[in-house]
Amino acid sequence: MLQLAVILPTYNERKNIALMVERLDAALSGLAWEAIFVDDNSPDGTADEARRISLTDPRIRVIERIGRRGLASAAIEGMCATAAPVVAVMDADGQHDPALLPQMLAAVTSGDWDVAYASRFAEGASTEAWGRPDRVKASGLANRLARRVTGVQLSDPMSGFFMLRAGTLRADAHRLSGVGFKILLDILATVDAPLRVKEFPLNFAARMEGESKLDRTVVFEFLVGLYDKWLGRIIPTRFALFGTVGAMGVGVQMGALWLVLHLLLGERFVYGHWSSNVTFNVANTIAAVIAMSFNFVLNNELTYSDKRLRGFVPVMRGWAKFAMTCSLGLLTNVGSAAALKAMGFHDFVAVIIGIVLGSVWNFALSSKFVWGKY
Ligand SMILES: Nc1nc2c(ncn2[C@@H]2O[C@H](COP(=O)(O)OP(=O)(O)OP(=O)(O)O)[C@@H](O)[C@H]2O)c(=O)[nH]1
Ligand SMILES: [Mg+2]
Repeated sequence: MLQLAVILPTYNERKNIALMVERLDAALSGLAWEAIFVDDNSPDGTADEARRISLTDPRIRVIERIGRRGLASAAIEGMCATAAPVVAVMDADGQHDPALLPQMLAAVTSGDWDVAYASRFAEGASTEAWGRPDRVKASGLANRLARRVTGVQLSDPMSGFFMLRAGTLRADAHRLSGVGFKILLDILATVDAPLRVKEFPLNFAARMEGESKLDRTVVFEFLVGLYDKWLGRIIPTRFALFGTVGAMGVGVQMGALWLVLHLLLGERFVYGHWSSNVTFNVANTIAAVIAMSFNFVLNNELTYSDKRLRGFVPVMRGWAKFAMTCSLGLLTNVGSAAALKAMGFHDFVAVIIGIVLGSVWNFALSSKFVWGKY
């Protein structure tokens, strides 16, 4: 009977798949296991490579996700896609040593522990072979911050190598945030029942082949994840991101307006003295388009990084749709402010409510029509 499923999220790991399977096979001999590669349609053909091995080794399975990215959500979907009573998650690049799996399994099946995880910072662990002292330092800092915010007291809550009973996970899977977060921390911070966690020291290795995907966005994703756990239930994370980008757009519009007026008027430009109405309106229109484009690019990179539009045509089409959405949002914004003012609200209150309603409108519409599938 199937005892263990090992979930390996992958993105561009083609060269590591065969070796990873070999190492799992060696480490788990005598156990009934399966491995699920959850691949986000990697351009290097990772999923094909896993399917090639799966043809002759049915213990190897593949989930290929189209149009989506994200380590945490890949791990969750993998863990929900198996009948195995115990599930593990680990990196597919060889940094996590599969030799720990049998001990972890023994701990979880003994009933004494709910979660087993491998820590880079436990007694007896090492990060020397990783060869990245900068990242070790950054991880240490992130760990301290994560412990503070979530109250999860582990030596390495950011570890991506852990195991637990599938039932524990499935009971709360719908409440996990699954965004840019180290998934173990997400689970421990979400599940109500206190989980008994067994720690295993890990010799964290350097990746076998290929490139790191997390370097560039790791800090941003980490902060987003913390926010999600902290305030995400009150103001949804994506809306908070969208709003922050929008607020930055206000600054951009101001700056662009100043610049455009300067360019249009040259010598005659005196700050605080707008020339004719026509010049002002032309300049402000240009500034608004610049700010809107800025917002579009930032939302595409950050707010919707998991659904990012790529390639010239999709990006231009997205930009045009975003422009349409925003002009409707502007009508909502100005219109509701006018209505509220007519009803006797204070100017300032009317404007603020107008901005909020306009943003909600922009957010709702653009998440559907610009970055959504419909
Ligand atoms: N499905 C999926 N897997 C991902 C994604 N991003 C990263 N991964 C996988 O998650 C694991 C960890 O990512 P890495 O790029 O190795 O991150 P890291 O271990 O912090 O960085 P390195 O130390 O440079 O390896 C690897 O198996 C990646 O292939 C993603 O968006 N989707
Ligand atoms: Mg790695």
